[in-house]
Amino acid sequence: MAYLNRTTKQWQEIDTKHHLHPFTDYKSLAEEGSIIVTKADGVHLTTSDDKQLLDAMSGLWCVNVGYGRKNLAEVAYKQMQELPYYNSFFKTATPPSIELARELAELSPHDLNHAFFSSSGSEANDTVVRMVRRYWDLKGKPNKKTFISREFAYHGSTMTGMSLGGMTAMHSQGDMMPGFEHVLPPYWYKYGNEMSQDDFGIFAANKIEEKINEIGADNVAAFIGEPIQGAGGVIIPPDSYWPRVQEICNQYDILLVVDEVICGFGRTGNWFGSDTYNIKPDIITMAKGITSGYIPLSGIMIGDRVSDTIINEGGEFYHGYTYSGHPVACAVSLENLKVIKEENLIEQSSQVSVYLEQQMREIEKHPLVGEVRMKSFIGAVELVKDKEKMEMFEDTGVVGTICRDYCIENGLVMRAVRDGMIFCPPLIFNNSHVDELCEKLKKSLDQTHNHISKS
Ligand code: PXG
Repeated sequence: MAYLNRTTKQWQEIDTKHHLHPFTDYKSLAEEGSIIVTKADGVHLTTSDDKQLLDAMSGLWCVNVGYGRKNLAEVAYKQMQELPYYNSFFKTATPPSIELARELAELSPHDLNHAFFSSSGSEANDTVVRMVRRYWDLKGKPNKKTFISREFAYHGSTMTGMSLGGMTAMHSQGDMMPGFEHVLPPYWYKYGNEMSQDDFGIFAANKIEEKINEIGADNVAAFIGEPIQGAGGVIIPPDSYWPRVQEICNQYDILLVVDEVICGFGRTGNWFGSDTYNIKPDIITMAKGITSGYIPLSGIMIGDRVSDTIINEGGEFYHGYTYSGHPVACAVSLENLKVIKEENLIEQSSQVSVYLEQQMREIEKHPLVGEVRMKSFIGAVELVKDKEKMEMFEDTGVVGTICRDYCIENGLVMRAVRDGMIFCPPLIFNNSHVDELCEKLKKSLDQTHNHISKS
């Protein structure tokens, strides 16, 4: 390919001149230039300068089976030759989309028996809002429109995703849509550390009940939550949280939507975060790990309560995307699920996570680290101003960014959310990858500590 001959500098110049990246401060990127990633294999990335980076983030929380899986590429190639595209709009379907719907019905929890496909997590959450509101219309309760979500929730970046999400910085650009409310997240370290974890879990869940009472249950369509809030900083709820949320949703007849975009497909030690927390959702959202990021695909799984109504009482559902059930994406997804199963990646990663946790408990002793929280292969190392007093930095995000930059310098990709250093490694991480991660992280923490002690 001709473009492979360019130098890093040339790529950076063209990138700055023509390419607007997502979630980016363009002026500062222009000053620094992008890191150009050219190749990847297993759990390592290679840059255009031939630097090797350990990817402890699975790309953007998605490359669950690791890089370089030839079988996934071969399946895509074969499907493209056989049938590169056909839609499922006008009473048509393709074998991969049908097979994938069946497979997902088997893997997903509770009575989630129907799939509706799309291409990104944001689109899938758009489908959630449209379908849930349609459901309540058909039930003769058209006022049940409002979605309750949490602060720091991330549900995508379209108008709907942004409004569902609880990121105030996003709300400040482009105006949130009406019909979306946000309550306290179950973020014990930041908001609840004067209570026991379990008391705080109930306290945070009860905020949903308070919100329902404030706006009236007759106006509330659903509560939506990630089992563990990912982009919000890996907020791991106390064990008391989800059972109470489930109870509240049942009591007030509010649908429970679980966004499994990050937690799905093995991330928390089970197929879905709903399994880990024993949640019985009415709908789940899926993306990312559904194809391990090899090709865009997303969807929602719908429980019988909602699907029975939509199917039997609704007539035509006026919703869908050109690429709903794309045959190439569905074929890749099926192969990806096969890899997860055949290589026992969920069991294997749960076992490796025991070693990862041991090593992380060592990292937790570092003077800059307030706590390490984790569940199987997702976690956060919270950097704080005062470890003893559990005091966070006032100038949020500065220290996290410094540490993230040292990590890159040391050959490690971690994501900084505020001052939390996130890890979300591919499920193929083994003990020696854990050692590499912890060694590089420890070095970066020492450098960060020196850096801020001097300034
Ligand atoms: N739900 C959740 C829980 C997500 O994490 C989406 C929905 C939206 O998916 P799409 O495919 O539309 O991006 C996500 C996406 C970050 C980051 O900075 C996280 C995501 C996307 C981009 C950046 O951590 N998660």
